[in-house]
Amino acid sequence: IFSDVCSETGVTLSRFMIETALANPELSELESIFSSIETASKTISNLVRRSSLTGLTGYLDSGNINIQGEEQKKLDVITNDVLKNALRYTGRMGVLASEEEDAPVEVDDDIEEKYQKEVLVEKTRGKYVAVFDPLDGSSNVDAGIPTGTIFGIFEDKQDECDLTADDLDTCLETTLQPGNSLVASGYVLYSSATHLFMTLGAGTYGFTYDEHIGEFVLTHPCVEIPKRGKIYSCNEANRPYWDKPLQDYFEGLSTGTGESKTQYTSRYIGSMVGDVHRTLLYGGVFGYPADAKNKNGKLRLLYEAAPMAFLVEQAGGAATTGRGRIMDIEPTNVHQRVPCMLGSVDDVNELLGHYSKTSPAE
Ligand code: P6P
Repeated sequence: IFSDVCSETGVTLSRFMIETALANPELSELESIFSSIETASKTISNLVRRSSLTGLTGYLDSGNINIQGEEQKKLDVITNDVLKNALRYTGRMGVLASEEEDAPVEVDDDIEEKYQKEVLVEKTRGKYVAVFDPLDGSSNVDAGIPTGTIFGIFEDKQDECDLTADDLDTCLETTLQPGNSLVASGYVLYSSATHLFMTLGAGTYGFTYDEHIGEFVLTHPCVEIPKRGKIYSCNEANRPYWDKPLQDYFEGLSTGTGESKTQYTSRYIGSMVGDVHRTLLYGGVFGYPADAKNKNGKLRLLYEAAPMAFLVEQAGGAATTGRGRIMDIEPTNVHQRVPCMLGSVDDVNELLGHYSKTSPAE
């Protein structure tokens, strides 16, 4: 899928996408989508870094609660608008679904209101659908703990936007696609550096933002997650509520009695993008499994677990609910949650070994 230039470190993301489009004309529209995500990421990185200086910390004065039942932070709303607007004006998007939006947004709706007279009678939607969490881990942002943006790109399942049909249904239908249908996915980590890791389905590639030149530069070509790690990453406060296979699995890791006979260490920052990034580079396992309080765990399938599962699998890792592959799950709701354990293939297989000893009903 890529020309050989794409494996040279130092290549910028825009050059990477130009070369990819030249080598794969059918992906040419992704070039402008990634350009818009790149621009939005630079804006969000700046907003996050300067939030304590610009009064953008804390919650909305309105006390607004989003569809997740979480009080919205100022940066949740601002970053959602930044990413939504960046994507919408590529002219490549049909529908956007966001953690911060109750329902999927038909891209043309707002444009139509704004440019009523200029909108052609026959609207044709863009070719793609974007799902995203604009600022995952935002509860950490006031404390300076890493946060991130997670995104996934699907092909729009409708070519034409039927002006008469109830667009919300067509939006939902084209948004509710399984991870296997992802054309691209990625995350942007706002931390000691700003990293953009992405996949187009032919390997996972990592770029680092260089403020001196204002570009994301390829620093991690062809990411390969170690086959096994020595780190586990989960919220252990939920341990009493895990099912037995999971308790046995983590008991083995923390006491050194697991398959590798190695005592693992625990690293968890409560921000999925940072925890997944470390897992990708160092190996081991990250997860938010189901527990007695959260039957489906906490992470959302569409714009958190599936896009991350795509990246991890493309880096040679694995991503499971404990009962099945995350990429196989057909979503039934935009904001549905799913148990999610992902990381090094040998670590994930060891976890699955514990579940295979029990019947699915348990
Ligand atoms: P807990 C952030 O709110 C998030 O969605 C993920 O980024 C993170 O992995 C998880 O929730 C943390 O949840 O319950 O451990 O604080």
